[in-house]
Amino acid sequence: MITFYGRKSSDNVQKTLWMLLETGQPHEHVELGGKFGGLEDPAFLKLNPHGRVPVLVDGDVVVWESTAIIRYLAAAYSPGTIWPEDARVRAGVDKWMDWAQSRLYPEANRLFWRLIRTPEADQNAQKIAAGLEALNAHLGMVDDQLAGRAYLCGDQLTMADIIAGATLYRYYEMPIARPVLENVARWYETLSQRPAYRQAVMVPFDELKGRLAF
Ligand SMILES: N[C@@H](CCC(=O)N[C@@H](CS)C(=O)NCC(=O)O)C(=O)O
Repeated sequence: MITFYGRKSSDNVQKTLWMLLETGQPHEHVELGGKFGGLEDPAFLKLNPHGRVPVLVDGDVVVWESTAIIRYLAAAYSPGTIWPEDARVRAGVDKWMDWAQSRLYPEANRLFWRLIRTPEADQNAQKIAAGLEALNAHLGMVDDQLAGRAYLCGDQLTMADIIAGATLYRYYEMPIARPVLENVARWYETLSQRPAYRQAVMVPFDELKGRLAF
């Protein structure tokens, strides 16, 4: 039985939980972190010495770091689809996955902190505008990649969609100017049809507004 730790309001938890739900594996979800606390408990620190969520425990396997969890779940429970077994195909997925985690997600996350988590009185309009421009430029590349494809790397959901697609709910819910990105909009619509995406990612973020604490 899998035990999954992490508060539903965390974006790193959301993408990981989305992956877990896609596998259909039975699991127990324990909300930790943020208003739930518990990250400094000795028992939790034994699982993840960094005191961060998400963490996944599957029997004697303990995994932390959201991308490591996604790779583990994809390899263990979705071989051939979300985890392509052909190394050449997987390399194509891996590069978009790692780019999404190292470039797209940080830009989306930075904008979210500047615009949503920072109290209005402390917001910096110039930094918000610069961040939005950078994020829109990244999404422009995603739009190009999605031309003629249902998903980022072809006609099936892969790990790359999980990491990159998890940024879209907040992107479309934030009060920002969005350029016309037809392929990204179509892809978001496709992802929104997936029950796992709706449950894990499309989570209102009101409780995070103006809140810098965690
Ligand atoms: N690089 C780590 C980041 C983990 C992380 O910073 N998690 C945040 C939530 S997004 C956390 O545990 N924050 C403390 C809290 O929620 O109380 C990952 O991808 O899993």
